[in-house]
Amino acid sequence: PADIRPGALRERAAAALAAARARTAGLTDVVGDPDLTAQHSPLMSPLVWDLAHIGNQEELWLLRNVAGRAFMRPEINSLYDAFQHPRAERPKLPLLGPEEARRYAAEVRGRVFDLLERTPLEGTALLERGFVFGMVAQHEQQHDETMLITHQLRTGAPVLAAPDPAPPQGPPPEAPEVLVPGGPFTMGTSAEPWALDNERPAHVREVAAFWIDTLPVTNAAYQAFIADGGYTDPRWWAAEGWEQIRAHDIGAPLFWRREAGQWLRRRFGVTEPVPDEEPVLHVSWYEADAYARWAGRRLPTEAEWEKAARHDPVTGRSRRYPWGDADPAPEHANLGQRHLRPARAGCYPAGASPLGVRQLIGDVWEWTASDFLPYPGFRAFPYREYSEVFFGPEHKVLRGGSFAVDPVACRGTFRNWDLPVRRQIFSGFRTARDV
Ligand code: AVJ
Ligand code: FE
Repeated sequence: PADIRPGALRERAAAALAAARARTAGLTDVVGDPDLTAQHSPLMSPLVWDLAHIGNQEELWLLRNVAGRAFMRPEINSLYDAFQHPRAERPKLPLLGPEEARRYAAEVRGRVFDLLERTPLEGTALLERGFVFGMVAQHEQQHDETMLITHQLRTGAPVLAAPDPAPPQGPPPEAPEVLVPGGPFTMGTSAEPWALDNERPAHVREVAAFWIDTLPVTNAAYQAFIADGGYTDPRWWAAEGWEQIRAHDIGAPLFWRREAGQWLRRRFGVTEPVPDEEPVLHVSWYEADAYARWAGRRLPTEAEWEKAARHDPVTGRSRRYPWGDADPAPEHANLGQRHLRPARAGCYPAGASPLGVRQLIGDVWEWTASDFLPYPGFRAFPYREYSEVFFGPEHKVLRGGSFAVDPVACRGTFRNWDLPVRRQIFSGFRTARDV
């Protein structure tokens, strides 16, 4: 379990902030100013917006709300308020230029490190166990994933590189699906020091027995759906999903194209054959839902996903992660942008859940059947705009984290959400069925 002594928490917060900034630099120093200020897709902000937004949120949440200081540049706050300007309009704003944005974020960070050294990490709700420092590190890491999505949407010569994941170590799983027994389990958390408001509080859920895929759905399996006419048969599709694929002439995951009888994909500027054994990536909730129906199955609910990931049937406890309570290590999961792709299905046997479900954490975000809703006893903290304003039927929950998620922003309880049409995100899925 996490070491929550104040000294350890202070070091953990400092390390998490430094790691996030190193990643931000790696994503923004590899391209020139034109690439930082350009809008690579109307779905995304210019990279230079993310950069200054990271600094601006850090200033708001730590320097103003914790330390009570006046804003360094109050006139820029509205530019970097995500609710005031939709992404498509951000390039037209009088944004800080790349050098100015870097300097601003660095200036905020210097003051935040001073604050971290002098502030007791207990006493007030915001500071308890260094929460706001941890939240700010997670916020920056989430924007790093967003910036990595922008890199994926960007066309032109590749600028990012990383080694490929190792092939599967050890034998493949024994069965393609796992039976999760019915009964209560503890969902969510009240103990995890840096868990965000939407993961709280821990509460008991009754979940009936169900079967779940041992591994995420692969490109090979998904190609069978395409080859069987999956995209041309309305039987498999929710009405809005069918409308979307017809209106936009969608017939494969985003970034795929068919050439000379073969599926190719573009991945961070490189075109390559679609690898059969990798989890499918860049599918919408509608595509995941349609595939599952075609396969005679369904998406797991969010509670089923979390039970498969955390429930230990021997002790009855919920674990922090599928493998136990230890923080993620490289042998457990493909996290942290160590690789620029998911690992093949069947990797990370050391990261399996007690019942043998694999790759729940890392590789690809997994769409669930569930709408993004508050848990019983939810309290917005520290601000309504983090989660509460997104609750409702328009957003679907994704679980588990992708290769682009840092361990600091990943837990068995972590909840992500997006619109069901989204496919530029690092999204895949696995399927389930009733017993
Ligand atoms: C949790 C990924 C949906 O990017 O919109 C970033 C995270 N919140 N800044 C998003 C977030 C505020 C959020 N997601
Ligand atoms: Fe943000």
